[in-house]
Amino acid sequence: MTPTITAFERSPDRGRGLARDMRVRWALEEVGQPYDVRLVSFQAMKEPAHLTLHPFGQIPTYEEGDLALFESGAIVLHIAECHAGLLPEDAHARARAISWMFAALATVEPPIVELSMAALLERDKAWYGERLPGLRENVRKRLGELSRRLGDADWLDGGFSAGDLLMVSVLLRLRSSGILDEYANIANYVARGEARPAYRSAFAAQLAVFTAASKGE
Ligand code: GTB
Repeated sequence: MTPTITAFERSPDRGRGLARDMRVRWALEEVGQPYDVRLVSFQAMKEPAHLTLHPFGQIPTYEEGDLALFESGAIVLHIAECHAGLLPEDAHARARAISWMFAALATVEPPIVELSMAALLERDKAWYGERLPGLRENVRKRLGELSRRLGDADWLDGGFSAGDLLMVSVLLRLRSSGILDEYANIANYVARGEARPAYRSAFAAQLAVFTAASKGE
């Protein structure tokens, strides 16, 4: 059965692949699973039909037969568990890859989101200049730790896994900050993720949505 995911009708990231449908698209492309996309407006996300699928009125969601999921991490895990290619067969290696999925979402993503939300929403506030260095330091702390662990490896724990898919997705949101470039091995790691054919297909698909929406303006 072809799953259906939801994505922004008009993404505020202007097709840069930073909205969280991108990681779900990428996972589906990695495992070769075709999918449909239902585009939703900000208004539709808060209406009862969408709230039945997503209690917080957000994207992405995932529907497959009578299964409905929300939370990008849970969706990627479901895809990885149902198809070969994103989680190792060995039980311990699989558990470690899942640890990296949680690390990406629960440990690395929060300071990155805090920094990007401040840049988006607080830039004109009096306190922004004072708050910014602390926010950037919080991100650097995690990137320093991640950089030490990654060393000169291609991926976080052996072959590419759903842990790398989520970690690269999370790190990409830092690109405009310049901080990624302070850690050469992490910048190269992110570039390796972006170079994967599945990433490129997913990126092109979400960009096509934004381009079509812009033409209709
Ligand atoms: N924890 C949830 C998950 O991982 O699925 C978070 C989902 C989430 O934050 N969804 C956002 C959303 O639906 C879209 S991705 N927001 C609408 C709302 O809450 O009303 C977040 C996002 C938005 C914009 C950019 N950007 O412009 O760069 C990047 C990321």
